[in-house]
Amino acid sequence: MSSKLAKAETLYRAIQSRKAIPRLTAEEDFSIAVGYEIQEELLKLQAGQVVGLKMGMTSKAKMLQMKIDAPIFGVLTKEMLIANRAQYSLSQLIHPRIEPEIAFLTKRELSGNPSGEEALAACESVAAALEVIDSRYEDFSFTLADVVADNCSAAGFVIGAWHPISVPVDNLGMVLKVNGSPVQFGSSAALLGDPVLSLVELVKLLAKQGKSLPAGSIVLAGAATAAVPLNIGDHVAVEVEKLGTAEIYAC
Ligand code: OOG
Ligand code: MG
Repeated sequence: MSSKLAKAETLYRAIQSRKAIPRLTAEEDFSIAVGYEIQEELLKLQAGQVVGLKMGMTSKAKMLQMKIDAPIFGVLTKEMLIANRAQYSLSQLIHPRIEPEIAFLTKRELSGNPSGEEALAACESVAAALEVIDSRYEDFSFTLADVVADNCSAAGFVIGAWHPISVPVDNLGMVLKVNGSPVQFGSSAALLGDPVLSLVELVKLLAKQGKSLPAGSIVLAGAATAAVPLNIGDHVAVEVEKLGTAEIYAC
C-alpha cells in the first residue's frame, strides 16, 4: 500500500524520466475521488501556474477509443501552453497523441449547476484548439481512477485565435489534418451534444468537490474525435468551421 503522495511521486517520476509505468490500480485499487486527490498532489509536485481546466471523455469517439465512459477533468498550466503555429519539441514526452478540441475563455465565475445559457453567458470567447496528451501509463492503458490521477494525460495545448462568444458553437465542423492530409472528421456537437454542455459538466464535477470555476479560466471541452499519434516532423492542424485553425509543428 502506498500513500496518495507516493502515487503522485511515481507519476511525477514517470514524467521526469519519460518512462511509462504500469497503471497504479494494478497494485492497489482506488476510487475516482482518490484519483482527484492524487492529481492534486501531482500538480503540487509539478508546481505549474494554473490557467484552466480540461475536460476528457466528453465524446463517444474518445470513450470508445479509451474504453472509459464518464467525463473527467484535469488541470492546464501555463507551462503546457504552446503558441499557435509554433515548433514543439517532443523530446520530453513518452508517446504523445494529439486531438482536436474547442476551447472557452471564461469572464465570470461559474459554480453549482448552471444551465447551458448561463455557462455561455459566463464565457468571453471561444477558439479552435489542439491538445497533446501523453499518458504516463504503458500503452495508454488505465482505469478511470488511474487517468484522473495522471491529470487526464495532460501534456500540452494550442489555442487558435479567440472569437467572441456570439458565434454559435453547437455544431461546427472539425477536421484534423496531419501533414496536410485529413485524418479525423468530427463536429463540436460530438461533445455532449454541444461543447457548452461540457463546460456545464465541468462546473458540476467541480461543485461535487466544493469548488467553482474561476473567471479567466481556459477550458478545453474535450476531443471531438479519437486522438492520433504525434510524431517528430508532423505538422498538425485542426480546422474548425467559423473559428479557424490551431496548428503545431512537432520537432
Ligand atoms: C485521457 C485524456 C482524455 C479528452 O479530450 O477526451 C482527453 C486520454 O485519452 O489519455 O483529453
Ligand atoms: Mg483532450
